[in-house]
Amino acid sequence: MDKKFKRTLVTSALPYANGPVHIGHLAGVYIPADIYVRYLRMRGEDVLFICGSDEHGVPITIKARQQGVSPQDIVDRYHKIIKDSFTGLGINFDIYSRTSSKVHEKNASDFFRKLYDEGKFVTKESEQYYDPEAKTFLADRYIVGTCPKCGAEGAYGDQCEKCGSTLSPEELINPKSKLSGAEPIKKKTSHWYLPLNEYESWLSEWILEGHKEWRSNVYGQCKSWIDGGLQPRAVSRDLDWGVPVPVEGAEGKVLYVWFDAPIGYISNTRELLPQSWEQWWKSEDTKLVHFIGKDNIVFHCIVFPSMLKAYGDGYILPDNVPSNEFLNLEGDKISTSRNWAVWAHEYLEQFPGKEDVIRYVLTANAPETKDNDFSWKDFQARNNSELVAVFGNFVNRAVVLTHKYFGGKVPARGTLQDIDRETLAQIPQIRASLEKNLDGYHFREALKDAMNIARVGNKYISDAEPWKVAKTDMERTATILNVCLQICADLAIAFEPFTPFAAEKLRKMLDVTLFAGYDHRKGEQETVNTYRDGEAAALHTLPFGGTAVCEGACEGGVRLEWNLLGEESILPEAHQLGAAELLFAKIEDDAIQAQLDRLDAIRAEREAAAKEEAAKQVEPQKAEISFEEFEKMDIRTATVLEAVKVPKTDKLLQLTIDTGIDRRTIVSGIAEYYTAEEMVGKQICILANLAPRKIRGIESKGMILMARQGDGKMRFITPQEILANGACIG
Ligand code: B3M
Ligand code: ZN
Repeated sequence: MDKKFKRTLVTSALPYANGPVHIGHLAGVYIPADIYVRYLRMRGEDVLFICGSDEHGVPITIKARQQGVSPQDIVDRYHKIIKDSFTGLGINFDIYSRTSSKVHEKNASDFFRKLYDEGKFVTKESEQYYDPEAKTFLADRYIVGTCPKCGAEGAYGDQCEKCGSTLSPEELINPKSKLSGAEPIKKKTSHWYLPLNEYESWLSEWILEGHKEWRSNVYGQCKSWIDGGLQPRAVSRDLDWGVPVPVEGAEGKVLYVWFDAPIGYISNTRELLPQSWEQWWKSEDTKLVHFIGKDNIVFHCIVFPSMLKAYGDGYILPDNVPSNEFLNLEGDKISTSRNWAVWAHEYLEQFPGKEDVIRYVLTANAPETKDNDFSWKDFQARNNSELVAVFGNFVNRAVVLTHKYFGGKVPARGTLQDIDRETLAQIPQIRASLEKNLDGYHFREALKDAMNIARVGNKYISDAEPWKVAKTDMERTATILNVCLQICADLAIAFEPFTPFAAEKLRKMLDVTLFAGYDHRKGEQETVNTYRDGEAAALHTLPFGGTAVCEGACEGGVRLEWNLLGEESILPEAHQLGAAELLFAKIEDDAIQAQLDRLDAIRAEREAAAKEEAAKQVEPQKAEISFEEFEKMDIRTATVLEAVKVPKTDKLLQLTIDTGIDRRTIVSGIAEYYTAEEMVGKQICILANLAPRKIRGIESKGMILMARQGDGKMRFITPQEILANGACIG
């Protein structure tokens, strides 16, 4: 764990190109990964950040079929939306490619072929569902039927979305092909399997012994998989969308999406760095880190490592697999199919210029150790009372006052007082905690640290009151603002990983630049990074000695980098600042209300649909009875003469009924569905010979017949036309 690595390869899960990304994806995977990478880049570490769209898999083919377009159309559409969302949010991959690329097809195909040639797979024949009309095998998702667990219609062969049960197609009642509607038949097919069981003891040693430091959710899942005993896993599918299985006689078969997708990380690295990719994947000096969601743990910790192990040839294994729990939205599980989500591309449209706010809020609320909730009120509160009131407010006061009193030049620092020294001394301490948290993938805590720097600054400027001191003592004012501006520079460094847009704005205000890493494509030819124009050594001779002035000693200006964080004189005296700008703007109630209204509308729609669905549910038939038993029931028509509410009850009406044979009283729970006034004069049907019962002290003789719908709605039964009272039914 404490091994010193030379470079870090960071991957984040390849999103499925069958829909846009939402805040759950962002909070769980992409924002934490981007924070980590930005941090490493600023430290001058050699880091590569790989991602791309996952463009295979059955959900894509289903969506295409539903919309009457090709799978390629679907992935083209969503690849673009997803890619643009990432760019818009400042998630800066070194490459964002796609698994439908040529490089990937060859790479994944070659990978399979080598394992195949070396006999690393086992083949197995099994019986699978086949659509005799469409003449094709059916992936689990292509079979629908009645859920054996909850009775819902339209359950999939792998899962019932109604009750959430995991299913196998064999369990479905009344299975039907989604393609043709035909009843599927069983047909023999053979597939290649990776015998995970053969890797069990190796995995156990590598993870359970060797990586006890992994997050407990990740370690725990691995342990339960391994302890439960691993089974061979199919790596091919009968499908026409995917990377074809590169073996003779494998027509109509493609690589299983979870076999090809992780190879996509390698393919995308190769696409970016055709000459030097191997140093990232096959060197013990590389630290490999996979950022993923919790539903991907088994694939990244068990399956992909086993594939790499089987392949050999020096492939490295992940050093860590930081994986988050799930994020909920306003107390409800995020769901793509129910449209219960905040979509990244929509957010970017609706909140232009607020890219950092969502990054900030999703990090502050990141579901790192347990599921967490995103709420719009919290989003607003964190923006207004943290980003605006603390961070933005502090920076604004420091920069505006410097312009006001010193023409925007960093004023000279005089003798430091205790308050100055104590304030400055806090920053290196916070930095230590910040680094520890970032290195340990605790991004929520890390963000708190960064925010603490703003709190320290805000408190300092409030206590030191330079606007008052300026009336009597300009030298002291200069010192205070000098300290404030150093803290502003600290903030520009510390917030770069979390809120890169604000950090950039702040750098403009301070008129400084940033060292933010290497460009590895240039590295292919020259091993010199493009950000550090000039000699590499320039990086470490930045002017933080405190006495240098901007001109001369630091020609080219001040360049921030991580190592300056907490230094006492990041900005030299007389350094000219840029214009003051507001870092963050308040978010008003109406913007939040619009979001809440949108969600309310979705919720209402969903509830209405659920009700409609429930109404359709019918009760199963009751146990059989004989004709004699039926004949015992005296069912007849009757008319309601009077109706009054039974006092102190909600549901009961006391009805006076003309049954044709007598006038009698029936107490009925009908008040839930009808008012007393509505009932008077209605012809109804009653069970006349039900034994009398006392209800609330009133003797009730008989029962009003009512029909009950699946959603609980009830209606009394009335003959098709008015009949004489007392007409027997049967
Ligand atoms: N596309 C699953 C997901 O988005 C999958 C990740 C692949 S990573 C190799 O949850
Ligand atoms: Zn179900």
